[in-house]
Amino acid sequence: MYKLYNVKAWGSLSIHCLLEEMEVPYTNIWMTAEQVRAPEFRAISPLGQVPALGLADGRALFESAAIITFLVTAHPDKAMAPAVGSEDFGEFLSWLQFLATNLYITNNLAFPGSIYAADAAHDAFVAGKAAERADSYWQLLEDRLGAEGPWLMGEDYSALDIYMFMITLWGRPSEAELRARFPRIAAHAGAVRARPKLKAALEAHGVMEVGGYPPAA
Ligand SMILES: N[C@@H](CCC(=O)N[C@@H](CS)C(=O)NCC(=O)O)C(=O)O
Repeated sequence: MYKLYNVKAWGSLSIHCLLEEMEVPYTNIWMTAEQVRAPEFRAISPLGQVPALGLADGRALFESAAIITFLVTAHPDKAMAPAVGSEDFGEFLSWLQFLATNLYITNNLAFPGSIYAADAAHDAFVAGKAAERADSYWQLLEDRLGAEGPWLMGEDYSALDIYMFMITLWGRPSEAELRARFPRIAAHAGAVRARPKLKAALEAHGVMEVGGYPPAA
């Protein structure tokens, strides 16, 4: 059985929701920020980050895009991605990488006190530039939903929708303001939030309502 290393409202939320949506058995391991930052956790996740997904043989996967690709291809019957090898799957992978390597990182660089920050002045400069760039990425996604929606892969709900929804929770300067600027993304996020199978996980992460991030300590 899989083991999910999970922190409330952090990046493991996407994998938690994906596992719930797929109804795949797993053990959930709630962690604190201190436990994630402890040196021992690097044996599981080399950069000391969540998500990490423990496998039955004792190894663990890290990097959210890799975990998502693994889960959707290991469980094709759950239909959370287009068929492996199809052109649609290629497009799915492109948007997954875009979300993971461009949007996720740039959006989170815009957090004051980001884990990537060097010093306060540098942090403020980087945060401003990152927020601007993240907005241009959100605009791309807004346009895609307009052209191809209602989901990121058109008529087919997929793991991409859960993943993008997670990043909206961390919208800058706030989730509510992000939603006000991008109405299609807001409607899309509302539709993901309303998925019945995600309710328990979203409640556990404290993000059933807009503005749930950051969770109360
Ligand atoms: N590229 C990684 C990024 C994961 C990441 O940034 N995780 C953050 C939480 S959202 C984390 O674990 N940070 C550790 C810390 O704040 O010490 C992925 O996509 O999985």
